[in-house]
Amino acid sequence: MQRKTYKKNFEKNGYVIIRNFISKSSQDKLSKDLIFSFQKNLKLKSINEKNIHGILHNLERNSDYDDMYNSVKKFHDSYSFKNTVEKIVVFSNNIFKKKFKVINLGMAQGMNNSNRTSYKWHQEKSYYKNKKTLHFQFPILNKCNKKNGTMSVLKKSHLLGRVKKTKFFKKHNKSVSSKTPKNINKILKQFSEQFINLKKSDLILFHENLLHRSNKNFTNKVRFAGIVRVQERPNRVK
Ligand SMILES: O=C(O)CCC(=O)C(=O)O
Ligand SMILES: [Fe+2]
Repeated sequence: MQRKTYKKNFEKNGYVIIRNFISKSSQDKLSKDLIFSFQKNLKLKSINEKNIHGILHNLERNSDYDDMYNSVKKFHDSYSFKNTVEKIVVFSNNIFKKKFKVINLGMAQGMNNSNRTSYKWHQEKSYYKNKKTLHFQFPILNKCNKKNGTMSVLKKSHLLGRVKKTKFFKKHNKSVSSKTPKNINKILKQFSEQFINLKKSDLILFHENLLHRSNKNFTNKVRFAGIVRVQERPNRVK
């Protein structure tokens, strides 16, 4: 797809999937660095791509949330993650012909039998009210699909603009929170829900006003998706 087509589809639907954004060697390095971050932080050399899922589900059951969080933070400092972030900034600059800077890094971590890390319908705009932002996700370790709880979006819902009346949901202080529109039931009738299937080479770009949520993970593997948020640099006033 061409630069203009990405922009056009993004503006039309509120999101676009960029295929083949992450090369095979970057995918492998991202997976390795993720495992390495958990090995280091949990002081468990034996963690590998196979047993990580069981180990993390155990941590979740034991409410060992900080250990998981700190491992992910370590991963954000890894070379492969930083490199991907840099590529995303360059991509944003090229697509929109503007200058962007990183404002937040994250990780969607979807666990079986847990909705602690699962978001209800929300717009990123409600967290970044005074900024112009773009939002990205890409799979790490395994692809993201409906079975493992990939995010879904309400196609074209960015056309609503910022939905101001929201309700705050948070289960406990270690769970994620969502600012869900009060009239979500009405909105759900207006737009179609699309599940975001991402291969390991794919990247999704979505609009700050696009409504999206996490879904239930029915598999016994953790769903990992790297999150990058960038902000349009405001024009300098002389
Ligand atoms: O993938 C998910 O679980 C949802 C993540 C999300 O809300 C986001 O990337 O902004
Ligand atoms: Fe979100």
